[in-house]
Amino acid sequence: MKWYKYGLLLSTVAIAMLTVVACSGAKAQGSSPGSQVMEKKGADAAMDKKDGAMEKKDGDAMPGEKKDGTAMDKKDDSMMKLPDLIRAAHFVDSSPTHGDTTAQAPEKIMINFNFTLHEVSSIAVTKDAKPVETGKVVLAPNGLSMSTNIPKPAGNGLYLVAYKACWPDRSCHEGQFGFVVDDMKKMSYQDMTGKNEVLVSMKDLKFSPSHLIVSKGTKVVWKNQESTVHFVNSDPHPSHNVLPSLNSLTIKMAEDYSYTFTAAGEWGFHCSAHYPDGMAGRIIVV
Ligand SMILES: [Cu+2]
Repeated sequence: MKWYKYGLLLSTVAIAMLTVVACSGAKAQGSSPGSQVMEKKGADAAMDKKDGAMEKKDGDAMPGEKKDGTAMDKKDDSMMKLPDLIRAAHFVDSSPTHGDTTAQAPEKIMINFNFTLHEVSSIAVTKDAKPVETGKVVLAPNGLSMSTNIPKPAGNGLYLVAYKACWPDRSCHEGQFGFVVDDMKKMSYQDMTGKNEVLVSMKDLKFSPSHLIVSKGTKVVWKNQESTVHFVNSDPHPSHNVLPSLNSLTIKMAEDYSYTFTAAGEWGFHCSAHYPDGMAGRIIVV
């Protein structure tokens, strides 16, 4: 009898212990999915935050896009809308740059790529949805850029450049960009015509004046007046080739760089080191 009692007691204790273990196991299991959900939520939130931060960073890094916004807002007011930027494969940059507002109609459209173009590539320009007459498409000797002239100045309006970039295997990719010509902008350019030499200072990550009008043959001197190193580069960024001779080396504090403008037209320039900060300007040569 005693043995039986002890056996019963022992098995009761064993069952109780097993129950406790099983219960705590279940409890642990039960809490596990909960914590997984919480962890996932945390990760999602972190990812969302990261995405947000990345978007913001992208936005900040592209002054072109910022300019887009401005141009778009402005054009929305006057019932015109800047077209979307569509980058064909291997597209690098263009002159004018997508979203630019220029005071004068460009005489030349230039598009740069990082792959060799084939001569069947094409460029079509419209202003306010009407075709603009353009010259023959010319490929650069290195095959990395194509351009076309606009022989008759087409005036104010919203321009769309639609292009077909074709490669040596004759496959083509389509792309487009837009810009605005508004001669009222000229009023915000500093008139410095009739001078042999004009000074543009580089200070506080800005050119001053940033927008100016000079006469043909004027020597423009850019002087760095702060400790940050600057550059003067031709648009577009990063190809710097619409006016290839307008490109400085590093300009340190108190140093300067000069360029004599001989060709009439409107020329965009920028500091390639501070392009993301919007350090850019335009010169009209008359
Ligand atoms: Cu700079």
